Amino acid sequence: MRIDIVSIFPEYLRPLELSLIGRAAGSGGPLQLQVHDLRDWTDDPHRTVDDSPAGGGAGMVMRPDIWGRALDDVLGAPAPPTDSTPDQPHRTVLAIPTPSGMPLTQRTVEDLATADHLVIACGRYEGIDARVAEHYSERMETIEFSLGDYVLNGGEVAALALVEAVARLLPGVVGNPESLEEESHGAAGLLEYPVYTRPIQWRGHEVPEVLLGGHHARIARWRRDRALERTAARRPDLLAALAPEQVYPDDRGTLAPLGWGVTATGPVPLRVRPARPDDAARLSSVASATFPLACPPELDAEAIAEFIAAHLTRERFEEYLADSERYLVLAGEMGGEIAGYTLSVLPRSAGEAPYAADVAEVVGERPAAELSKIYVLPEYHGSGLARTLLTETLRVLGGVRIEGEPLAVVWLGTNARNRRAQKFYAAAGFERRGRRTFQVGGREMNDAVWARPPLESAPRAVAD
Ligand code: JEK
Repeated sequence: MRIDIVSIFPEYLRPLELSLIGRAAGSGGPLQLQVHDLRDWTDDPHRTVDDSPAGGGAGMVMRPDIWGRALDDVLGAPAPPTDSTPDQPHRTVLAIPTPSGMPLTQRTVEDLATADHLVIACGRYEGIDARVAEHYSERMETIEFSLGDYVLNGGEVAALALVEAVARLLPGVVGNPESLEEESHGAAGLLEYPVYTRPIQWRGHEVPEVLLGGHHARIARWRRDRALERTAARRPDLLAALAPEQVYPDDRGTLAPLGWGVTATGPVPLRVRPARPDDAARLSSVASATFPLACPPELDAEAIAEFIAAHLTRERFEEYLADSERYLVLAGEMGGEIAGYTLSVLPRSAGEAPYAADVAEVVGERPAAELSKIYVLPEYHGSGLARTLLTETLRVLGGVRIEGEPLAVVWLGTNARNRRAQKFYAAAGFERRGRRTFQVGGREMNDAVWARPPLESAPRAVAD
């Protein structure tokens, strides 16, 4: 590959003579690199390259006539005698650094690394007369690119960055070809995990123990988790852009506490918050869409519809939300929309027993709250939302005081044959206490009763 750089500060590009790139640019290397002084194409004794901006304003603008002569010459220079064929013709690209360019990405760098000839036009002052980019973009492949959203004094630093990024991809430049291989097979779309070396102890900081154990699966999981954490904290845009197939099932447990759920479209922000009175309509529709799935199969559609019409109405939710002494409702949002909720029933007095006698028998601790509903829309099953809703509910319940006393226990009943639910509550630290029976649509149902203490948390208001 041949790279030509045009600048009024050719000395600024001296670093390119150093190290890997300089070696690659040596005789016989894969890179032919030449730096040119723009002033060589001036036609006045002062070697003037700039003029005042049309329309007024501060600073100076680089003249198109000088740039035109320089670029015509440099672009016409012969590129290395590569084997260009009819289907792989010789490819020349003009790259112009500018604060208003498209951000340079590895994707673009990889593409540019396949060109035969790269010409980089480094502006200074307020930049290059816009007709230069316009003219060349009509005749050849031209990219206007930026290094990032901050202002430099000229294009030279961007040229250095581009050359280094492109050159290390050329065969014969990187000393270790394995490192490129690993790069493209790394965790696509995520920031990198942190890396360590000896000494194992340094200024009170240790190399994480998991990395010293030699357990490859654990190390891979740990690195993946750190990459997910970093990306969530530093580049949420990258996380949001991940395709669903770039997220693995085991990632969900890591992402949920970081505030991300995984849907059919990929990761979306996940948030659990106290429900507000104006959430009643949406909570009612979430409940109505979810309830049928929580029913045992022998329950007929009519009985289900009857139950929904009687108990899952907007009016009923308005009542729940108006009575925060009795009910705790937490809304689970996915990508800003309520996709699930929990409804907990608080005791009115510290000694109040669960309303069902068979539950009161197996759940003896007081005060006792019932986690009555944990509903997640079917399209968000497996997203991590239910788990986060449950954890957050247990945390909020941990701050509840009944006549000054913290809750001793949270209990719930779940369909005794729903294996998924049983596993879910067991994994969340619930203990199976026994059974109870209850009525739905005039039929007797069998529930398993589960209980556990709430999570410890400071006393807090349950609604805001
Ligand atoms: C090429 C000249 C300097 C400085 C005026 C007003 C807001 C600035 C041009 N990531 C990058 N940042 N900066 C550059 C870059 C800067 C350049 C040139 C690249 C040629 N300058 C300059 C101020 C202004 N603007 C509105 C932005 C213009 C760059 C890259 N790549």
